[in-house]
Amino acid sequence: NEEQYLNLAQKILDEGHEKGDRTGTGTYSIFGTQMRFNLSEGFPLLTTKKVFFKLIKSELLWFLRGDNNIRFLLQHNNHIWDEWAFQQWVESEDYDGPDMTDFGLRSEQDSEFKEEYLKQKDRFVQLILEDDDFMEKFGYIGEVYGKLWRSWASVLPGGQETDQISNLIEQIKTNPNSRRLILTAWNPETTPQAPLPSCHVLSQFYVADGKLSAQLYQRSGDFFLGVPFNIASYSLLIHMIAAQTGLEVGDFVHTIGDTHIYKNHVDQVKEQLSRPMHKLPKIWLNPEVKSIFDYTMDDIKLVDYESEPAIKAPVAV
Ligand code: THF
Repeated sequence: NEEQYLNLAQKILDEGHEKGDRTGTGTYSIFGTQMRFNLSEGFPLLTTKKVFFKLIKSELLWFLRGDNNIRFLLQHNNHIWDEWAFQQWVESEDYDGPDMTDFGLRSEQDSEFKEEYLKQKDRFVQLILEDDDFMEKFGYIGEVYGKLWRSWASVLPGGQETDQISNLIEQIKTNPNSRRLILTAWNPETTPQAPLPSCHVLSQFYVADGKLSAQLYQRSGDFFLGVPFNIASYSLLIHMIAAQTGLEVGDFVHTIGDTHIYKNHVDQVKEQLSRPMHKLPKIWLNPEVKSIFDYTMDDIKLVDYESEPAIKAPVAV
């Protein structure tokens, strides 16, 4: 299972096109890749580096709440979405601090700037947590995941919002042979304006032999930092939906469009490729939970996770 991830990482290093990108960091990239994880063989959280499952859990619970405001993440000490909300604040009229243009790149190159950036970001985080008006104004990350999963706006006169997750679970229960078990996170009218338009654009669920599988189409995959999170996040979602529909888990098929390694992650990837793999962990879900929307952090546990140490890398903004 994990081998597929490592082989694909090696392939990107060997064959990737050198390609510029929005963030100015530069990448090695290949287009159109696929991995397949058999979830009955273990939970595919990478073991060649430590991946922080808590962050994956709170991000998925946040999507399932239909929540697009980062306050919930911050309350769980999860900072993986900070940069995109922060960006909207520093580009607004309300921002009164020092210039933060290109803060992602500049903080990598200039340690004095980095100190100032971290100071402003701390101030931002405190304001989101403590000031309701500020949170309402600057905590949102636009029309992506949570909002689109749970309350897709109607285009029909007098129409109602669509809760894709509830519909999906209902369809899996009543019509498991359906070939329309689709969850979409790309609204062409609104999503392109989000600070970071959804990366996992569409997924399809599939039931056969009492097992639930899913395939994700991801338009863009940051192979070192993001993809390990995405694999675990969708695998966890399959486990949760399977538990709520009385199914076993099948495969997670991960299809990625622009599959890239940022140039400033290459040394980290090489380090990871030199390490041994461990046995995959397992997942425990509290069997008392009767709705997918009722899971809390304590109802989801990672069991027997053994891994090599974490590897730090800068996130491209
Ligand atoms: N932007 C970029 N450049 N890459 C991404 O993977 C990405 N995401 C989400 C939104 N924008 C993205 C956020 N997902 C980390 C992991 C997942 C992210 C963002 C950041 C990250 O930095 N992980 C560190 C640990 C971080 C911590 O401890 O706070 C790691 O070592 O894994 C694609 O979904």
